[in-house]
Amino acid sequence: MKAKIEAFMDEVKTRNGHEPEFIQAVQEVAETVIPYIAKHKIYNGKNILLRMVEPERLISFRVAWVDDDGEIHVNRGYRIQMNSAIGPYKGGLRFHPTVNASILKFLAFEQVFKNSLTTLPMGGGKGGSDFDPKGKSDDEVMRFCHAFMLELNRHVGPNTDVPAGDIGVGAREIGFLFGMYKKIRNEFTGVLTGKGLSWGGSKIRPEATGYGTVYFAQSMLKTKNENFEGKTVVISGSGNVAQFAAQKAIALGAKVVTLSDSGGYIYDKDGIDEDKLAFVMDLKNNKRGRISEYIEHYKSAEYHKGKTPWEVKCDVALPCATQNELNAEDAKTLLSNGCICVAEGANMPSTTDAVHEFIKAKILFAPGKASNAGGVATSGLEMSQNSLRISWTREEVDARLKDIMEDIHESCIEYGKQEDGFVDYVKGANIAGFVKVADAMLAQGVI
Ligand code: NDP
Ligand code: 2IT
Repeated sequence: MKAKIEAFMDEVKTRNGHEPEFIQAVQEVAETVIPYIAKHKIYNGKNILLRMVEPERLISFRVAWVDDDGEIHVNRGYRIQMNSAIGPYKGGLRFHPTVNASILKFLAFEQVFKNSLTTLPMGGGKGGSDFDPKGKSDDEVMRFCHAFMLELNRHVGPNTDVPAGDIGVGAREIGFLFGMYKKIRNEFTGVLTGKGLSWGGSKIRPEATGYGTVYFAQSMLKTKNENFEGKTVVISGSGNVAQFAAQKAIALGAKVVTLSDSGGYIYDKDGIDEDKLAFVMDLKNNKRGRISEYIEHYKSAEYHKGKTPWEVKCDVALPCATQNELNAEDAKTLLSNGCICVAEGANMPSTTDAVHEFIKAKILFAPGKASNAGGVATSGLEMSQNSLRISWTREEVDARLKDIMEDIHESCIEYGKQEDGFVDYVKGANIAGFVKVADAMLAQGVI
């Protein structure tokens, strides 16, 4: 089996040698799915996984825009349309200076499995740009988003490809992108999700990824007769996912003690309560400030510049910032400090070696494609509401989100439970996600 996986990965590396993040994401899937394929004859000899690692379409384009001083800038825009076997391409847009084809391909690949897990009919895609919204004026961001959509509009549509937010793309950017799409196409449709509530957005979509991550962790803890009440929780990031993961964890009685950004992390030994979190939300979402400013307002808190929060003792860790932000050393520290549950709010925040540490220790570990699927699932609910031209209540969407997260948890158990009772959520998520897409691909023939 090891040789089979290696031979497959050699082929992937030959074609994508310069794309480390993409290779990392494929490796994780190959390790769990290739043994499954070997045991199930219908997938034998079909080269399904090899077909799944090749994007159906990879679009790269120039985005030229003018800053407030009249200077012209050129960024690179992308949309990776990875797999449409079970529905229109669906996945976020990331605006961050580190964006490149490798990062977007890893995200698009993960998205295929994640979207399959949600039980909703969505294929997988991802896009974005190396544009950095940090330090740009609202007008500059608007001009960039308009220029980006000037090209992207010809590749997307409510039944073709439906982008949403990700790092650096929130409500502001979705508004500018939607405005330009509507102007060019002269149609008001659900081409994007994460829209404002007064123009087609779904209630709970802003909260969904963070809430869903906590709901998933809740289901995991329940298997051990545990819950969030009184637990110490360490969270990385301070953006959309981190904020709402913190909000839900606090509401469930947990003590959240850290948040971070790319500058470092804050540790508040007294716990970040709802008022303190409201301060962080205003700081990050409206003032677009830095997390270090927290300690100017809350004097008992500490700021650890250039560090990640994994050195803080906790029961539950929720990595909610970015890929590869938690390495094997961090994993060992978390384990030796007694951490019993890690649920990824971000995409691939744990390195491969860190994942191996968690699985070896048999703690509750959920990969992002399972635990952060609540965001895209609620995007799917936004698409349904747009198609039906109705709007569900907060309670209705939240109840559906909870059900979906429970379903995903069940699927992980179905495919990931070992003989000794340990649930390998990585294996469970990968196989459950694979089966639905692979079956659809088999039904549709070689295309
Ligand atoms: P935001 O842009 O709202 O926030 C990102 C946060 O992560 C910020 O605090 C940012 O800090 C931090 N961050 C970004 N890059 C780095 C880095 N290189 N090192 C350390 N910290 C970093 O994005 P989201 O909250 O939406 O996304 C966070 C993660 O969740 C991503 O992995 C994303 O793919 C994933 N995700 C998002 C979903 C969504 O619905 N939004 C759905 C599912 C997954 P700084 O301000 O300093 O850059
Ligand atoms: O990684 C993700 O799942 C997202 N950024 C959300 C995608 C979406 O279409 O809502």
